[in-house]
Amino acid sequence: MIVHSRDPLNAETPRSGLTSVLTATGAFYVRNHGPIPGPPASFRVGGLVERELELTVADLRAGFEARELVATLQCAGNRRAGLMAVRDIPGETAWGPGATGTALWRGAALADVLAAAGLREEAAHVELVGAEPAEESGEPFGGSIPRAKALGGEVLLAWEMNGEPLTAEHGAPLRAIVPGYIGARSVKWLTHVNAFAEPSRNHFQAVAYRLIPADDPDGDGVALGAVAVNADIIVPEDGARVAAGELEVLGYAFAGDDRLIVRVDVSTDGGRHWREADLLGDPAPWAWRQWRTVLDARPGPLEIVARAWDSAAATQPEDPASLWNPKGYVNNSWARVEVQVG
Ligand SMILES: Nc1nc2c(c(=O)[nH]1)N[C@H]1C(S)=C(S)[C@@H](COP(=O)(O)O)O[C@H]1N2
Ligand SMILES: [Mo]
Repeated sequence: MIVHSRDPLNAETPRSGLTSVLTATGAFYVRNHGPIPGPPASFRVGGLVERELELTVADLRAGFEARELVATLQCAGNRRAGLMAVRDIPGETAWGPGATGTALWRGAALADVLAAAGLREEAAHVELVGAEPAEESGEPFGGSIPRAKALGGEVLLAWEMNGEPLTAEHGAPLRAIVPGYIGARSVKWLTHVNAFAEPSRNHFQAVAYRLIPADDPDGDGVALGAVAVNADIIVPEDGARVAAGELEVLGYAFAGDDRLIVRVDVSTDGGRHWREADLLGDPAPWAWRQWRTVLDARPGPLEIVARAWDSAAATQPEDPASLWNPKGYVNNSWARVEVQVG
């Protein structure tokens, strides 16, 4: 792991861990806003519901259908280093391409738990809250998702990751998994599910994880939800020296919410001409797609760029400068590496 800070623990997956569909649990990025808390014994469901509930993981296993899903988590700060190269972002972590990963999750559908509690008509947002006091707010970490997302069967209250009980750093004993949304909504060490008429007032919904205009740093911005289509090049590494001849290029691409990756393009002339990369594995909503192509590399400096397209015909913007924002979120500009051939 590439450790960015130890207290709280923040670490990203090295490139070698980003080329397979499933990310090994021990190599999966860790993003914490506070200390890892002791495991909460139960969680409560409250707010705009007919019946308040208090449930343990054993209650979830016994009383609800277990669902399994391969889903990618991607921190809104993934690839922030590319924005920091444009203009510094003090106080934020310079994440490379490894603040993302994909696992097989097992848990109960949030929709089923909300049905058991009787979600009221006025409940337009569902708040998820964790156990630990966050550094930035002194309050437990939390956030909310809109009602329609909360009722989509893909949102899990998960107790297993890659076939094993959740580990402490990934939220044991129970966490939310909100596929296709910024990682921050996948709240770990879950203690509360609250139904509200309005979005959560939690710091990480109301203040942080908002897209603030570059020229209005004191503005409110908008709360981040579904992530934007993104991709990065994992092999070769930026700055590498590679042999002339056949050069394998590998990367990942991820489309937000329920969209699919439909194409990945690679260029060696700065985006004037593009070739299509091969998409590996099978298409599946909620999970990233690995891709591969082979270039004929001639001796000398070589810049490789890549961009993905999603099923809504959205693609990635060329320039990180056009995306720069005061908190450094959602850098989905073209992937770029420069290598020396020969
Ligand atoms: N309780 C709690 N949940 C949390 C966080 C946190 O700091 N506290 N970090 C969030 C963020 S910003 C991300 S990107 C994901 C990361 O999940 P992981 O550490 O399992 O990769 O967890 C989210 N859930
Ligand atoms: Mo995050």
